[in-house]
Amino acid sequence: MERLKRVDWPTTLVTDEIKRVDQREDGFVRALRGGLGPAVAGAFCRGYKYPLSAAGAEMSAYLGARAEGDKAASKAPIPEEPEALSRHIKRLGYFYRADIVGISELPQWAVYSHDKEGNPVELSHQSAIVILVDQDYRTMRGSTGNDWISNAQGYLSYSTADFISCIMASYIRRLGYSARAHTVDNSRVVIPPLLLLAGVGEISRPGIVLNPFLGLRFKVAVVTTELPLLPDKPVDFGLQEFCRKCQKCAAGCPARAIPPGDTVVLNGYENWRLDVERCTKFRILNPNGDYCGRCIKVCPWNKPAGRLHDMARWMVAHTPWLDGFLIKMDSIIGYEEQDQAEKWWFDLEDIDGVLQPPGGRRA
Ligand code: B12
Ligand code: SF4
Ligand code: SF4
Repeated sequence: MERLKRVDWPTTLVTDEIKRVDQREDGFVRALRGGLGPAVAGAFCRGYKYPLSAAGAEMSAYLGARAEGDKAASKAPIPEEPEALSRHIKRLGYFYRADIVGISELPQWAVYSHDKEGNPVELSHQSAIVILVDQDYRTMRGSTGNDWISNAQGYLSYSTADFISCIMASYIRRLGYSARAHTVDNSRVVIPPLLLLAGVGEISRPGIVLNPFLGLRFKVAVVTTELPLLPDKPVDFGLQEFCRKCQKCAAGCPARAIPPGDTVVLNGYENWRLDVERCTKFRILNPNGDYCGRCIKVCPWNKPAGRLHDMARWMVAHTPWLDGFLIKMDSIIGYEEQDQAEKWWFDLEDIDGVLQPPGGRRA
């Protein structure tokens, strides 16, 4: 990450005219409130149908209830220089096994205007620490991206990042500075713009942030705080040109939710706009799996560490006229295929509280 090209502005347009979003507009909250139809609301309320996702979600719920707390009455005798504190906080994240940690400013437009219950949100912290955790490359090799392990992969990252964020926020409060963890179940911030500003990646065709080493294969927890920190700068590794030529996620999305066309500017920022209803419905109702991450799986940036892939990353940044060749090679080598030898999990479906083979008898 340290060797990536840092730039003063993100590679996609971000203006200061962005309006705050109400959390009740998020696809899952709309599904829960019946906005996507009774079948989707019913399936969503029944809970996760794969036991490992349900176990991960249980742990994240436990952690989400521990996101906030009061700060210590006095400040600890530590340096107050933002540079030293930023290094300290990032190393703390890596100490707890985060895959990537970045720091951004917290613009007010990235804070929800209202929470899921409709209460106005106030959050005056000036910094956001983003904590990324990989959804596991080997497991992704063994899966189709939208089968039974998909949601559990999400919760591997959620529960781990939530754990790190709760410890980090509690520690900062013990130093005498206010801090709040933002977990999967208890977040007051919209996360993709914070990732963009913290320079952990660029905006990609699915409308979320892609990291050059993890691709889209990660989840995030955030800590917001008043601790004086030094924000990282955005990055440019050639993704805008690459995503314009590559449409693998759009072609591979089982819900046809990812746009094959160009970016648009809406609400004061540029992005590819996902068809939110299609993705949300597919993930909740998926008849042959538990949720979906097929876009993560088919993306050419979904790769393990290695020299060959370092070379490809260098080529995207320095020889963009070869992007088409790299995209073709990715398909020829068959990276998006499922590798059955890597499949370690059992396919199971919870039907009315009884675990059964998927597609089995419904009570
Ligand atoms: C609800 C939700 C969904 C729903 C509905 C999305 C929606 N728009 O309502 C659905 C089911 C589609 C979904 C799917 C997935 N999600 Co989701 N999702 C969320 C969640 C919980 C809330 C997002 C939200 O508030 N949306 C409502 C409003 C804000 O939506 P919007 O106006 O359309 O804005 C979207 C983008 O334009 C962008 N955005 C918003 N403001 C701004 C401002 C700027 C300047 C920019 C550049 C972008 C940007 O963020 C929004 C993402 O939904 C976030 C967590 C979080 N707190 O951010 C995770 C989150 C966005 N999801 C994530 C992921 C990884 C996925 C999946 C890949 C699932 C998986 N298997 O892991 C898919 C990918 C689908 C896709 N192409 O986006 C990650 C993305 C990390 C990243 N790489 O950026 C997040 C941050 C979860 C996390 N904590 O890690 N998700
Ligand atoms: S998560 Fe699945 S349905 Fe949603 S955009 Fe990605 S591939 Fe499409
Ligand atoms: S599959 Fe291609 S277009 Fe989609 S995010 Fe990855 S690089 Fe971009």
